[in-house]
Amino acid sequence: MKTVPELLRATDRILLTGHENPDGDCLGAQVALFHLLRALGKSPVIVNPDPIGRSYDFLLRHTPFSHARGDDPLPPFDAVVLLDCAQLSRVGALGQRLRLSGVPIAVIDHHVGSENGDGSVSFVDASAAATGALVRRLFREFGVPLDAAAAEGVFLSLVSDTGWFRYSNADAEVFAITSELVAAGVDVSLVFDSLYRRNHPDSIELLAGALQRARLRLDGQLALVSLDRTWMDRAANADFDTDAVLDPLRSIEGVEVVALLKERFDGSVKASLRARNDVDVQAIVAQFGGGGHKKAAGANMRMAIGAAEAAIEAAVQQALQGAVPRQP
Ligand SMILES: [Mn+2]
Repeated sequence: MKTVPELLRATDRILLTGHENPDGDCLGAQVALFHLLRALGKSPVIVNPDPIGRSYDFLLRHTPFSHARGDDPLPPFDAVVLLDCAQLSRVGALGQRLRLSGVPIAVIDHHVGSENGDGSVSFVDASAAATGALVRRLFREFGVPLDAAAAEGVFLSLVSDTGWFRYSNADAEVFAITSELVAAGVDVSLVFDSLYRRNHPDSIELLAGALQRARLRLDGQLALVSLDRTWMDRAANADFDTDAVLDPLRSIEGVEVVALLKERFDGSVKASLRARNDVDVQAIVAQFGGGGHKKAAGANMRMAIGAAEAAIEAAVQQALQGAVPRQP
């Protein structure tokens, strides 16, 4: 089989999964694909390496999610679909088990370079705003109309990866699909309130604390925040989405790059970078083994948080000078 639709047609028991700590695009794309496969008479099951976050539990109205950690039993499956990433190494311990299962792996993704990932077949378009938009294309390919649940999934994908239609990846396809999704019954305010209006009371202090740690560097072109393990523990307890820190920093005139560094339990650092204009943050994080998109990318850095700050600052400075070598 050479294509993802061919594999989906030929297989019945299909396991859908995605990256660790699945975000709205990953989960929304899984919802949509789950309902497409159901409509095709297949037996899909969603198994992620982590449980879904509380703000996404509105999806449980229509779609069953499960997760597997350690040796948790897996349902039987004849194929795997990896959504919103292309490497089984990003699926945690579950990824290694899926690799060892020996079944065909399909990748549906919109990250740069994902056609060279772990998929035996791939449906990849790095110009697509969200993985959910690619699943929407699959509905067309199979001639299946979107039901309300699938529409909500695709909508969640689009709003998650376009910053609620504010980023430059919000293209004509996004707005055209969105019109169809709302016509198909998506409750826009229900999705918005579920995502952004169920914060824990501690989130006020957490946000204030994070913003107090913000520093402007490189003549105000880099806004950098480092969050240590103590802060991260409190954020985890309050189910605080650290992405909330990015927007206020991105709003400062003159800031070209926002860098959010989060210290992990093992002492390594998760770096998330966002670009305002022409800086290619995907090329920056590639120097540290990371990946993503031109305007939003991340990397796991195996160094202390102070060293990570210095390394990111140096790499951003180089990029601002146009000196970053382009990826082939
Ligand atoms: Mn995505």
